[in-house]
Amino acid sequence: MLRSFVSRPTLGRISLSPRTVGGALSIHCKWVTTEAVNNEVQLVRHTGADQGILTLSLHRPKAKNALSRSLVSDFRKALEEIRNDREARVVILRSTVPGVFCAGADLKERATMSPAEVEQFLYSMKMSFKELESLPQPTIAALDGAALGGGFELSLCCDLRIAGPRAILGLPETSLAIIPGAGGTLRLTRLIGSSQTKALVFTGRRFGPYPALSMGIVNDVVEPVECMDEKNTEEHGLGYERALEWAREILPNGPIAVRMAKRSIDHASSVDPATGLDVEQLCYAQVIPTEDRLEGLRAFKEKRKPVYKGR
Ligand code: CO8
Repeated sequence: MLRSFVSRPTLGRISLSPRTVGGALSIHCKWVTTEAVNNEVQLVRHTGADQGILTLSLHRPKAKNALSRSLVSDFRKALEEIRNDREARVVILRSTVPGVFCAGADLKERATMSPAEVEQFLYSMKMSFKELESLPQPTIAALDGAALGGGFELSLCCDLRIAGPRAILGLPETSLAIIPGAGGTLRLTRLIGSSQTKALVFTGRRFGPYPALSMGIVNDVVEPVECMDEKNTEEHGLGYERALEWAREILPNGPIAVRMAKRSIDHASSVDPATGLDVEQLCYAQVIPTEDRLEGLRAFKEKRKPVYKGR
């Protein structure tokens, strides 16, 4: 169930009809109000059985969610809020613009910037990517359209990626005589290895959900639906719907355990095995004194589902 919002006076508050935020949401969800960092970045806290799931949406239709200075700045504000939200258990990053997840860096704005401004902007963009990657909660990117260049790199900062039928991925930077410099060469190499990464970066080729699945870039793919409306807008949001299913599977698990597992796994690929095992031990030590661990043991004994409180 998706509804509501805790509003903060310092942030703007806007009302959105389902249609303005994308087709598929209107099928399953009722939007009432959203807390918005501004109109281009929207943060929804789910309620009821879905409490603990947060949806962070990009909504800059006129530029296909291209990463402008203002969008990145608002995105960072939203991430800071999520980071400090103790109730947040799973975060979904999605687009509410049909046909696109994110078109990468804003190439038009970039052309108007001085070299100093470009440098400042690139720093801010890279920081926002790091901030997303280092969120304590598990994150899922719902790819319901084009995720290109910096847009694809953005999705690589999430823990999981789910592709809708219309997902198109690619790193076209070399065709613009630049490189995927927002962490893309590193993060993609870690994910799929250097040979596959080189193939994608050297060619700048665009590819769909199934090649992405077979390369291990996405975790799940939604089949195309047989009946589509003319513009395929009903298919926009199917990746998000699937991402919600994944979030609901994560939600009942011990929140501190999930966060600690994320931290340990994130270290695994960047440290030597001995250090990795030490980090795992430290993360394990964090769950030992929790009430949730005792609740898990009790629930097992009593043959019931545990109710974890994140304590
Ligand atoms: N920047 C600015 N505006 C954009 C961008 C963009 N990246 N992408 C699309 N737009 C604008 C278009 O110019 C157009 O504007 P207008 O209506 O004024 O002409 C509007 O969005 C709609 O675009 P389309 O008509 O092309 O829409 P389609 O639905 O046909 O296609 C696509 C959508 C597939 C997303 C298409 O627009 C496209 O291919 N865009 C370019 C994608 C691209 O090349 N991205 C890579 C950018 S480079 C990058 O991200 C590098 C990051 C590295 C950072 C390094 C940090 C150190």
